[in-house]
Amino acid sequence: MKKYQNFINGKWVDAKSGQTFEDRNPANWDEVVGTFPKSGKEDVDEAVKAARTAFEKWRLVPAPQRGNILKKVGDIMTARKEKIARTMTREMGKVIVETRGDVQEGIDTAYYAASEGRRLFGHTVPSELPNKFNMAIRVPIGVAGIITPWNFPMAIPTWKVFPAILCGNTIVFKPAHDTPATATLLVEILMEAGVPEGVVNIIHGGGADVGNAIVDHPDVDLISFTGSTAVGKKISASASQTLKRVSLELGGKNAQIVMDDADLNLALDGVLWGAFGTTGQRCTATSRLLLHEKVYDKFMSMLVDRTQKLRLGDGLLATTDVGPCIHEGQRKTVHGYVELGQQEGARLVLGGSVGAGNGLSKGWFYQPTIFTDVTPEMRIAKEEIFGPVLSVIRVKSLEEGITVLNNTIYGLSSSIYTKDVNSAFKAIRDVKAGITYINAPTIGAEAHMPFGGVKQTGNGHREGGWTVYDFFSEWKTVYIDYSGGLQRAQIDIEE
Ligand code: UN1
Repeated sequence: MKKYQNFINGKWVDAKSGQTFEDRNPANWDEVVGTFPKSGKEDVDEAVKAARTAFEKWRLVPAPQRGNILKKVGDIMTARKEKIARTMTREMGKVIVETRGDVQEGIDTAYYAASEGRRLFGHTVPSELPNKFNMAIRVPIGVAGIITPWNFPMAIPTWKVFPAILCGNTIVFKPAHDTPATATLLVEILMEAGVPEGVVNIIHGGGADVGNAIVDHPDVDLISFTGSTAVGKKISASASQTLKRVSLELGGKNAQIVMDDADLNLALDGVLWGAFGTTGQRCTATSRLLLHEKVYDKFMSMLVDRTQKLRLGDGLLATTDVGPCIHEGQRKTVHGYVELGQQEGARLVLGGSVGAGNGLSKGWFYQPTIFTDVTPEMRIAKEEIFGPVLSVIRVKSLEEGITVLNNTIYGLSSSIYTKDVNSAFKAIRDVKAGITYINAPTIGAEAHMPFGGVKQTGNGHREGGWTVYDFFSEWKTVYIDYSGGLQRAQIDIEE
């Protein structure tokens, strides 16, 4: 069994307490992927100190050179794609095709960040006074705390780590307690590619011990967090004590509308992938299907038929369509929602219990589950479940579909299947979500596009693409007066 360590100031070290925790395979809980340091505040303090010291040098490295290192990171990730994907499936459970995609998203993010080193555009703007030059440039901020979830163990860390360091910040990275091995592979690659000591530090452990210590630390300047809305609210409150800049990517309750003019086979492929891909454990997962009454019966029978054929199992097997839930607690949460749905009066038409059978007895499997007769006010229609559970709601029109879609505190992803361009554009205008797909499922964000949501899905920032660079850099406004005299803005202006 492999023993892993923290990485602080260029050295692999144990937690100061000497304590460890185990990382187990959710498809086979007898299999231990490795042991990891159970860290605490004293380890975070050390990492922040290292990051602060390293910042003074790293901020002076030209951004294109920082980008060259990220280009190498992308190259090494490409060479190791299969190894990383297999490790990820072992510790996280999703099927190997998906973990390969997760690594690819990281590679795409690396190459984007590498090229951004030669952009990081600022603005030059004419001054209102003669012989004076105005510009706004991006400058590094300082030490970033990066706290990431287990559902995208490589992609989401890269969304944060790469732009953070490209902009000249240094980081203290706390990966999810459930997927620390993949995160360690990422740090190894960063070091191999030439990131200097102290720029990237990784501290393993739980949110209460490590996450809170990072958020509360007075010498951490910014926090980037992806996870639940409940934890995001706590982080926002704690971080306000030191007025840190905080980016939150939180929950979702995403819906797919299927109109009566939709290509039903296409919509079917979309909802299966959106609802049951990653075992429903995506913040972008399709959790609600808003089905037009005119195609309701036909589509439901197609959907139940195809869902029944999905095969649960170990994600490393080519025969598996749906892997396990991440751990016992998550499976219990999912089952709790299934019981709640029945109490609320929804009709359970498929699934609703743990996965049993060959090869499933030692994993946290849950059957793909479908509820019909769901009404918009039920809790299963409004709350994030984060599992393979789809709630189907019957709608009479586009307007009703959009109203129901918007009836949640979240606003991350959304989808509509229709052949009518007018319906598509009305949905683009009226759906309250950060992402809207037309004739495509709610999942499938690309690395070079803004990613994030409205309402309680976040606090207004965007990851991905060019937008994330606004979070990880500070604007500095510069005025250069070469007139040789005092020129007073607003006052010495000729009328
Ligand atoms: C998440 O759901 O937590 O669009 C991130 C997608 C992925 C990223 C999802 N590319 O589903």
